[in-house]
Amino acid sequence: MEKVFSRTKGLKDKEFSYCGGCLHSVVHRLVAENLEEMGLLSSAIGVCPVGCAVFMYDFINCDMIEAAHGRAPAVATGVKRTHPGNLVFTYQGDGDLASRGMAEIVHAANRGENFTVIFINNGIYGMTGGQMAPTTLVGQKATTCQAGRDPKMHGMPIHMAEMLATLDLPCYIERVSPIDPAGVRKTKAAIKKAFTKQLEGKGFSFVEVLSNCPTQWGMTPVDSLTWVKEHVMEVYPLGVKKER
Ligand SMILES: Cc1ncc(C[n+]2csc(CCOP(=O)(O)OP(=O)(O)O)c2C)c(N)n1
Ligand code: SF4
Repeated sequence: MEKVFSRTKGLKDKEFSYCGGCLHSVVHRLVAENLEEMGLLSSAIGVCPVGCAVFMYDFINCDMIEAAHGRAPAVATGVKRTHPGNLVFTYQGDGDLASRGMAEIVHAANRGENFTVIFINNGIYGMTGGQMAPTTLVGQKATTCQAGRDPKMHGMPIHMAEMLATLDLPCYIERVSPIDPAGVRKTKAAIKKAFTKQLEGKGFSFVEVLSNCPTQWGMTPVDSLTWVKEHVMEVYPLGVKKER
């Protein structure tokens, strides 16, 4: 019988620590497959976030370094500038990137640093118990806004992809979502394109992934994917926001 799928060498032989149905696992696999298929496993350097993906170095089979909360773009800047021949990427949640790390990401993008950011937007702080994130939808409940996000009190959801696309130097910014097979293929292709542009020396690349958090959203995995499709995508439209 023809073998049509096998585990990528980009993943270590270690069980994920993520909750069942969490898309962090899927995005890890897509990063790992791209690294393997592009022959980058021995030269890539990833920067782990603070958040549920803090242990990403246990799963991805390339060199990885840990950054303090929100500081992954600063760490990646140093790593890339001292290792310009290596592929460098950060992997960050919305609490990490768009809250604590907002200044870091804006300035790294504005400097056009030649690394890739994979931004996991699940609208909540997953690891710490479901607090509101800058990306939480209006009306969406979290432990720190139990009646739902109220714009008068908490402001509006932040559109990171669109905001960074206003800057001059980023070379590629796209929003994707692996909630179905077509979305998985598009997410993998977007990560590959970002890595390719970095290898071509074109500058800062950013892939925003609309993800889920069934545990802190209080939903089944299937319902959480439907929520992304019916509510999250309306607020955060998919597509390329900048490319040059
Ligand atoms: C300096 C510092 N402040 C606060 C924390 C607590 N903390 C850990 S993870 C996290 C938020 C993670 O949320 P997100 O980035 O959305 O990732 P997710 O867990 O949803 O994947 C916070 C505030 C910390 N670890 N370090
Ligand atoms: S808490 Fe949420 S983001 Fe974290 S692993 Fe579980 S489902 Fe995924």
